[in-house]
Amino acid sequence: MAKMKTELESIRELVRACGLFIKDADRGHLHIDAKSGRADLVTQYDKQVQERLRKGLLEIMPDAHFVGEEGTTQTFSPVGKFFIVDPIDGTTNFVKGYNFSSISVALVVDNAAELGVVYNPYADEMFYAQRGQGAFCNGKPLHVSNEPLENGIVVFGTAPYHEELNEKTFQLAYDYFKKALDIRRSGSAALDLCTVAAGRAELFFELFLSPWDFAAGALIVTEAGGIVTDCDGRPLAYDHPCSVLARNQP
Ligand code: 2AM
Ligand code: CA
Repeated sequence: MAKMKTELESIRELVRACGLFIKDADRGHLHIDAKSGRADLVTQYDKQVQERLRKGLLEIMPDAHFVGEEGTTQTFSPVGKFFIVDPIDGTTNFVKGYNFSSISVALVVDNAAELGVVYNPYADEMFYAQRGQGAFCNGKPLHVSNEPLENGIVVFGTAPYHEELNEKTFQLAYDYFKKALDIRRSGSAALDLCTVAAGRAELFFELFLSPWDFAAGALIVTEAGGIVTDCDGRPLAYDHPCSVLARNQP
């Protein structure tokens, strides 16, 4: 008898299909809209992928609610089962053809992240974690690095749509630049978190992120042995944006 697919396997299959859709997108015909302001973009692909994920995820788990970045599906409650989804994390990269974007899907049950899936279709890397069961990339276990910050890479996001955070962001980046080997800025917070989980970088920070940017990646980091809080050391919240600090060691 054929083995029953787990929910996590079904979610990964759906996310992979959406990732390939993005990778093969007809980028010559993008409809690009600005949302709140500078570098806060949306295309028809963000909307189409979100709808495909919404339908597919609710088929896999009909008793769950859906929270997605696009449109009016952003209501979260600390009680109940919620998918928290970013159809394209790294939309500016997608628009520019920079080929570094991801699909991010988390399942949060009673305010605790249970599943996280982040897929980079350009590198064909499927990152995923289940609470208490470790983190993986393409089937291989992930572990944060053991290196101290002085031998480390720091990845960060610039929150370009929040001008009031620019100075603090670049001051922090400069401070880390002096302490670490070097810094990087990729454009996808979800993939930055996976980069820390995979031990390719030692620390990630961004001063303003929404739950769909970090919910899946944060679980992947903690399941890979890392630590994720906001920049003041508090646990992350799924009902409002916050800063995010992920690191390999305290
Ligand atoms: P996005 O590509 O899904 O919009 C880049 O610094 C990171 O910030 C990306 O993960 C990006 O996600 C996210 N981001 C973009 N606009 C944002 C906004 N208005 N609020 C919070 N995060 C945002
Ligand atoms: Ca997005």
